Amino acid sequence: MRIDILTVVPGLLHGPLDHSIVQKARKKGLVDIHIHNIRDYSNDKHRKVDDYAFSGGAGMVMTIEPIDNAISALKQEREYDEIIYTSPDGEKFNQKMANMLSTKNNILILCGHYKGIDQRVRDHLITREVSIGDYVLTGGELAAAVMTDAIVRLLPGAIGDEQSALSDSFQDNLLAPPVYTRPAEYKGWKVPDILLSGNTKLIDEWNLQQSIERTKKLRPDLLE
Ligand code: 6GU
Repeated sequence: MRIDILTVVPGLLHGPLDHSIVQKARKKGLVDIHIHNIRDYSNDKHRKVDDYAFSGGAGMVMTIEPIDNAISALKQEREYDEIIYTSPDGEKFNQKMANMLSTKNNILILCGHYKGIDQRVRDHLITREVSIGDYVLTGGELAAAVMTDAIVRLLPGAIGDEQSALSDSFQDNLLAPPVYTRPAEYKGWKVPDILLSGNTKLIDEWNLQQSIERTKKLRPDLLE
């Protein structure tokens, strides 16, 4: 799949997306991620991408032209399944949305600035608005990085053991069971005996039981 991200702060995305599992997925060719600076699409000689709001008040508003130029240029190269605008007003991002987006071919994410983007961009150029939670970030870049990370790790081959993305917390609306590794005892703190038994059937049952108990205790809303 391909993910294009439009931003005025590319550095905020290179940090999270140039490392670890996402970086490996890019190197393996599972995902092609392109980060574009909206300023590169400004026709202004100072590469301006914002202006005063007609409604007055403090704060600059991102102008429509550079964004439209950028989206139009990208759309000429390929068809996008989704053009997402990041905004706290948007539909809440969750595992289900990550799963859905991970099946797409081409996604474009426009990083927003709350209160700060010409409404006509939202009305005419995007297909959905997405929020990562009920709090306000300074810009949509970190939200775009969160979404991209959650999507990329679902791509077949992105994580070592393919089972593990499917057994994640939330995939079946259950939290993950606790995991342990060696040593079997540390400072008198013991790993549950059953995990040392070698009986995979019993261990599978124990894992499921633990998942259900943890979900009831920590996230009963997931079971409703
Ligand atoms: Cl997607 N953008 C911004 N600016 N703030 C957020 C958000 C997005 N999701 C939660 N807070």
